Amino acid sequence: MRATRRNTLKGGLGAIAAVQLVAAGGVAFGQASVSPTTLGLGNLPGRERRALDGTWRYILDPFDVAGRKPTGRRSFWQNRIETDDTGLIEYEWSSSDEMTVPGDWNTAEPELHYYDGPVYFYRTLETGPQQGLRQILYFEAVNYAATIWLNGVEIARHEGGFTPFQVDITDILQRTGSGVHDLVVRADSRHGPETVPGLDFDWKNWGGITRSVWLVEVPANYIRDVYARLDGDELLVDIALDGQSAGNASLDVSLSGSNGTHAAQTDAEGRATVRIAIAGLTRWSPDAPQLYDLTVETQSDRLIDAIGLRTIETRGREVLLNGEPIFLRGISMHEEAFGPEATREVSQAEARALLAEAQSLGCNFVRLAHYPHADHVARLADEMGIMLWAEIPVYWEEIAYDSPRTLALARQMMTELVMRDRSRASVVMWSVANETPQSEERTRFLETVIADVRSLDPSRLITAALNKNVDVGGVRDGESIIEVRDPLGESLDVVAINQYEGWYGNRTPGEISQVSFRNSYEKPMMFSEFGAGALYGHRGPREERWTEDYQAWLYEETLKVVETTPGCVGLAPWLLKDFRSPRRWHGRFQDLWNRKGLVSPEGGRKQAFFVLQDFYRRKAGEA
Ligand code: GCB
Repeated sequence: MRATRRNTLKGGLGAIAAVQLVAAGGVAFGQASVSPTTLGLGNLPGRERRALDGTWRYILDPFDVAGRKPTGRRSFWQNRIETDDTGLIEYEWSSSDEMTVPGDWNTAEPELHYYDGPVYFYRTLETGPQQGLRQILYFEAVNYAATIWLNGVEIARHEGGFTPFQVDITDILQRTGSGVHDLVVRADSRHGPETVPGLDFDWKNWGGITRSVWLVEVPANYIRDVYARLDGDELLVDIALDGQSAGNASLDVSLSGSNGTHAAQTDAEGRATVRIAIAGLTRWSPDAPQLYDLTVETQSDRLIDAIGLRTIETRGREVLLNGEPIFLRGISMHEEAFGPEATREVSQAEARALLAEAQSLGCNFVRLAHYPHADHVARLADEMGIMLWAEIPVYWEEIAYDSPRTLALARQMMTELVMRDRSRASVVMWSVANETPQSEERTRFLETVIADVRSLDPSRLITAALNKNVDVGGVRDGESIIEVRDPLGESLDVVAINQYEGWYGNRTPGEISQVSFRNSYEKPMMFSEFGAGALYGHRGPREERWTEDYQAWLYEETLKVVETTPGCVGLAPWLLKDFRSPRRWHGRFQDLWNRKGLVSPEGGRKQAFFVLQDFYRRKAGEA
C-alpha cells in the first residue's frame, strides 16, 4: 500500500515529505515504499475522532532481530498463529505483555527504565469503510522512529519523537472491508549520528507511543487546514480543502464576536483566503487571554477553532505585543509531569499544573524546551494567557550539520510543529536550535530551516538559543564584556543566549556582576537560560554548591545583570522543575536528575523560586 500525500506545500517544501527517512540505527524494511503525511490535518481537537489509547500488547526486540533479519517466525507486524502448515512461530500477540498507551515504557515497566531500542506494539482496530468518509490514523508522537502496519502491511514510517504524523487508511478499508484489523506500531527509541537530536542530549530518552493515537473521521471532501493570524486590523484566514471537490468550492467563514459570515471560493487547488475586520474585538494578551470561535464551513464539513487575536513583532531592540513593548517574564520547562517519578506523557491536567506553577512564579512567558511539547500545551497557554517559545531538538554539537538527511529531518520536524501550532496565539516565537557550535555548515543548515519557517508562518518571531561560548569582547577594570557574535544572529528576530556564569566556569555567583553582556545586532536580546543545581531541602552557606542558598544567590546576582543589559527583552531561566537526565551522575545531589529546577520533582519550591518571583512581581508592576 502506498500512502500518498495529496497536497504539496507552497514554497517548494513538498520535497520534504518525499524523503524516506530510515529508522534510527539504519533499519530499513525492504524498499522504502511509504511515507506518512507530513502536512496533514490541522486542528485535531476540532475533528470527529476516536481514541485508540488504552491497553496495547508489546514485544521487546532488544537485538532488533526482526528488523534486521526478518523471518515469518518473528514477523511481529503480523498477527500470526501457529497452525500445522505454518511451521514454528515464536511469538503470540494474544499472550504478550500489556502496556498503556500513551505512555513511556521507561516508567511503565521497572526493567525497561533504561531500555533503548525497538518495541513492537499491537492492538486491534474495529472499523470498516464508511460511505462518504475518510479515515485517518493520527499519531500525536512516537519516540523516536515509528513504523506502522495495518493487517501486516506497512503503511507509514515517521522519524522524530515529538511531532504528529498521520496516514489515511480509507483505501485499505475499502479493500479489506469491515471487521477487526491488526494495528502494529514499531517504536524505536535509538538515536544515531544523523538523527535529531543526535547521540548526546541532557534529558531522558523516554521511549514509546508517548502521546495519543486517534482514528479521525473526515468527510470525503474536508477542511484540511485553517491558518489564522492578524494582519493589522484584519484577521487573515488561509483555508486548504482536500478531496475531489476541493477546487472551486464555496465556503463560509465566521468569527464569534464579529458580524456576518464571509463567503469565499477556493482556487483550483482547493485554497482560499478570507479577511475579517476585527476592529473592536479584544486583543489576546497574558492580561486578557480572550479567545474567539473561528468557524469554517463547506458543503460537507465544518471546523471550529478557538483563536486569540494578537500581533507580535520587533522594533529595534524591543519586542512588541499588539504594538506595545513587552518584557518576557519567562521560565524554561521540559515536558515532564510533577511527581516522584517523572514521565514523558503529560496529561492536560498535568500540563495545566506546570503552566499554573509558571504563572504563580509571575511568568507571562514559557520556553518549551527542547522539542515540541504536546498539542494541548499551546491550547492551554492560549486559554491561560501565557506566551510560548516552541522549539525543535536541533541540540548541541552532535547534529550532522553537513548531512542532507539530517537537514531534511530537521525541516520536516519544524514543518510539522509549525503546521500544528501556527494558529495558536500563545506561540510567539519559533526556535530552530539550542546551543549549536559555530560553523559554516551549521549556519547554512539553520538558515534553511529558518527560510522554511518564514514561508510557512511569517507572523511570528524566530529565535535560537545561542551557545554559551560567546566571544569575549574585552576586559576592562576587572569587568568582562561578553558579546553575542554568532553569525546566525543575522537571521534571527530575537537573539537569545544561554549563559551559566556562576555555575559552569570559574566565576562564583559573587563575581557575576563583573560580567556584562552585549548584543552586536540591532535586535532584541534575551537570556534563554541561566541557573544552578540545587537539591530541594538542602540548605547551607550560600558559597556551597548544590544548596538552595547557592542557587538563590546565583539568581540574585544574575538578575542584577539582566536588569542592566541593554536591549534585554526578557529571560527564561533554566528551569521550572527538576527533570530526569541520565547524564547527571552525582550520587548525592543529582541521582540522575538535573537539579536546576526552581521546584523539586514533587513541586517543593526552592529559595530561588521566591527570588525570581519577587523580581517578576516588580517587573509586572513596572509594566
Ligand atoms: C544547557 C542546555 C540544557 C541543559 C543545561 C544544563 O545549556 O541547553 O539543555 O540541561 O544547559 O543543565 O547544563
